[in-house]
This record gives sequence, structure tokens and C-alpha cells, in this order.
Amino acid sequence: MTLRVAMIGYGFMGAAHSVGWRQAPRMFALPDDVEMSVIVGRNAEAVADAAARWGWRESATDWREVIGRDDIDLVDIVTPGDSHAEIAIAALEAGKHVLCEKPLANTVAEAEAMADAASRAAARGVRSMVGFTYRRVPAVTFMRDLIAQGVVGQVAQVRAAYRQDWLVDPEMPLAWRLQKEHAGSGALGDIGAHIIDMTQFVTGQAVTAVAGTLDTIVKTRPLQGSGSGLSGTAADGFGEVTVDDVAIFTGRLDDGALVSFEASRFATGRKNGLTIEVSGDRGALAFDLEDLNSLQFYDRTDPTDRQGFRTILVTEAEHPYVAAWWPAGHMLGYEHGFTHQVVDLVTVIAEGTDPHPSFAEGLSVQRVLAAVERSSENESAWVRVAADVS
Ligand code: SOE
Repeated sequence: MTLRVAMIGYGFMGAAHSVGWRQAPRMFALPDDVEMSVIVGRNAEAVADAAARWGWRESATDWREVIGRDDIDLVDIVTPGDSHAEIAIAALEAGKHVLCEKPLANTVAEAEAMADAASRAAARGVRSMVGFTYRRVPAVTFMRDLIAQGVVGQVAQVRAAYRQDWLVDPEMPLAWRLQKEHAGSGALGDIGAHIIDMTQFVTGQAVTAVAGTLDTIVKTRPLQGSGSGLSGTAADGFGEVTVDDVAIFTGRLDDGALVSFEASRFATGRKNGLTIEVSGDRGALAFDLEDLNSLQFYDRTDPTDRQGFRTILVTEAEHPYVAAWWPAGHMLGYEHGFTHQVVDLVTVIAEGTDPHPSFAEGLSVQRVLAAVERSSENESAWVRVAADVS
């Protein structure tokens, strides 16, 4: 069978997902073929250019028309969060499998509607998945496996941070990621969502309560002229930043462990610094995205005179995903997670099982985001992550 893919959107994530769709069938033995059929965007000239550059057969400007086509099997959504719900629900109702970029939506209500649509579609064999791509960095998948095997023992505490610095410059223009109506929230939803998902993924536990504070450091910025997303030039005039620059919060996991979370676009000098450290009664594991081919492992059962964190190079054929790439010891990078995401999605579609992270898992992250916002509005009081928080 051939899985015919339409991708809606063509910004930074469009490029990253295109790499995934292109590389997966070349480097992995997939159960089905993949065809990069159509890429969709509002600007006909720009999207045609993206199609030619990234290897899509066609370009189009009307996503509704593309979703209605019989020769499309899967819709990949890489637009800003304000259109995720509408596109995903329409695609699922049209019987198309869906891959949707994170965070799943801009609000809990949208995420709930998407999760409902996904479970109705699953009953008809239509699959859906959220693009929390960092789960598919081999070292992160391996960290999850090691924790599940008990190498750190009972999880006592987690430290999770995602630090970037692209907003330190007050001249950085007011991109869509800084506008609540387009992005839902700021650092919280954009990068905080990754560390919430990663914490739940590696520990296998849900975040059940949070207490935190959001802050917007630069409150007005130059309007955006050319470009979009993370790059772009300023135009005349200023506009209000309506999302957070920094989100700092504490979480509680199912088994009671505390988690410190930090999501910041004001971490001067940190470019894409995602770190997570899980401490347990037997040992500890730590991951740093800026050094993504390795894990730090501390084993409390080592002889006392030889204790200390050791580096595990996650570059061997035994490690998740690695065997399909280069000879042992050769490194992978940021883009490989997008390929692994395609591999896993195509595989489970062929098997007829549901992918992870599911829309229900995306909704669970959305509820944590909403609970952090509510806590921040209420002098950082603890808020339970429950179905009634929206
Ligand atoms: C911008 O902060 C961003 O591109 C996020 O939106 C992505 O999810 C992350 O992979 C890199 O940073």
C-alpha cells in the first residue's frame, strides 16, 4: 500500500516534517510506501517554492479541498495552534489519518473536541498522533526504557527545563508565537508542553497538580514585517505581547514525586536547552538536548569509591532507532526525531493500532497548561489537573 500524505503549513515545522517524510522510507524498512503528495499554504507562490524545495509532488492553497480528495490518506498539520482543531477534526471526519504538531490546540475545549473526534475516528480505523517529536530522540526513548526497567528505582524528584533566548532582544518582532489568539500561550505552550509531555513519557506518570507563575518581560514589540515564525524583520509600529515569556511551575506526579518545570525564552545564552533529570532511590538519569547523543547515568549500587555520573553514548545498534542509520558511534541530530515520528506513525497505521502520543495524551498536556495558567492567575496556588480545569 502507499500512504499518500498532504501537509498543511510550510514554515519551520513544515521543513522539519518534510525531512521526516522524505527520510523515513529511505532509511527504514517501512511496512507501506509513502508519497509526499500535496503541500498546502495560503501564498501560492511561496508554497509552490516549498513543494519544489522539499520534494512534494504538488502544492495547493485550499486545505478543505485537499482534505476532501480521495487520493489523500493522511493529513499532517504544521500550522499555528489556532487552526489545529478545525483542520484536524475536518480531516478525521473525512476519514484521513492525522499527525498534528504540538501543542495539540490553543485551549482545553479545542483539545477535548479533537480527542473526541480522534476516538470516534479510531473506531473506524482512522489514526491520530500529536507531534511531541522529542520522545523520538533515541536517548529520550532509551531513558524511558531504562526507567521502566527500574534502573533509577522509585522516582523521587524530576527537574525539567526548556530554555531558549530568542526573545532577549527587545527588537525581536511580534511573531505569531507572541500573540495569544494564534499561539494560545507563550513559552508555556510552545516549549513547556514538550517538557510536560517528556516528563509524563519518561516516568510513565501523569502530572496531577501544579503551582506556578507566568511572566511577560518585554510587553510591547515591533510589528512583524517580512517573514514569520522565529525569523523575520520588524515593520513600523508596535504591538502588545499577549503571551508569557517565562513559565516557572512545580508539578506533582501520580506517585507523589515533585517536578520543577521551567520554560523560558529569556534564558540568555541558551539556544535550545532542554534538560530533564530524574532522581530515584537506586540511581538517576539526565538528558540534555544540546548533547542529544548521550545520557548521564548515576548508579547508587556502584561501589562507593567509583560512584559518579557516567556518560552512556546512545549511538549503538542496540539503542532505539539507531541501527537504521550509520555504523555504531556515528551521531544523530535534531531532524532525526521527525523521521522516527514518521516511522512509528506509518508502522502503527499498517498494524492497525493507535499511535502515541495520542490526541488523548495531547489533551492531558493541554490540561496541565491550563492548570498552570489558572495557578498563575491565583497567586500561584496549587491547581489540580482535572477534567474541570479549562
Ligand atoms: C520554538 O520555540 C520551537 O521551534 C518550538 O516551537 C519547537 O517545538 C521546538 O522544537 C524548537 O523551538
